[in-house]
Amino acid sequence: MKTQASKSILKIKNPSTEQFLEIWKQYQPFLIEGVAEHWDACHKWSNDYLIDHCGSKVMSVVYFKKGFLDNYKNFAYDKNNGADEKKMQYKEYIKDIENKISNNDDTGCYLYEVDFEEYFSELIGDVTYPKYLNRKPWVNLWHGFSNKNFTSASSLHFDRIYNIYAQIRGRKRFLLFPPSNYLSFYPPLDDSSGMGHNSKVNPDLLQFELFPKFPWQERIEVVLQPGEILYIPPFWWHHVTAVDENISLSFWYDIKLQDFFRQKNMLKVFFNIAPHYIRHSISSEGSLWHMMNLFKGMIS
Ligand SMILES: O=C(O)CCC(=O)C(=O)O
Repeated sequence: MKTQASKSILKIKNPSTEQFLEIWKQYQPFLIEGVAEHWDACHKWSNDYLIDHCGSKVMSVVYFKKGFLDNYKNFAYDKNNGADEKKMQYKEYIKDIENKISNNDDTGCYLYEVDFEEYFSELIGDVTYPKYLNRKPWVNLWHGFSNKNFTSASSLHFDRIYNIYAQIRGRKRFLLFPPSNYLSFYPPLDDSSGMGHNSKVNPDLLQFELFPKFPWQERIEVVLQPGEILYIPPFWWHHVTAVDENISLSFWYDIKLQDFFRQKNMLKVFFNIAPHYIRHSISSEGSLWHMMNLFKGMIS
């Protein structure tokens, strides 16, 4: 069996804002310990507590056909390819995943990217928003699981924001890749899906022959434990899988124009990506929307 070695990640304990910004300038991901572990969320958010406080909220959940996430072509939760969004109460979702965990069901689902302030307003007091970046975040909650036959996952992609990602319960595994050469990540620029921030590569499948230019050897693997925070810089590629039933909160912050001059290499990375977005946007409406998003926030 082919395996893949991994680089290690910098860890820092309870940094001051100055210490955070000093590392942030390096434009590298890093792990923060000793912060989120003190939030009430990390101690209180059992399924019973969540059902008591937010169980009747109705939200969208993605359901997958068997094997959906194993196919490298399913780089996004594509409805046409066997992923389906269902609306349901949070308590129904929790009961459903509890059953899927105990039955080792091979069809799965994922409550992903749910607006925390809108759907979980009762729980805001259980969390202390990180203040390292002097701007308002938008916060999303992710609740997924893993059993013997299914693992909720987010395929390899990058975002155009800073991500301060807090693990509240259970564990999540991240594979991170530095944004060196955009095209070596095989973004799906050959269709009109506007998914230019996604990669066709599933880094777990190690398809070296199919994706020869992919920077396999650059991979950084992190298994995020409850109470840990992972900082992911903009445009860094990440692939995320559940290790067990788990809940996370992502705090996303806009990039400002001046940041490009304060962080090592970020401008270079941007100029490596932007021409492909621009060229693709001429032929794709979706991509035009994504390109506008690429610039969103920078000028405010
Ligand atoms: O937790 C996940 O499944 C994905 C998280 C992610 O990609 C993000 O916050 O940007």
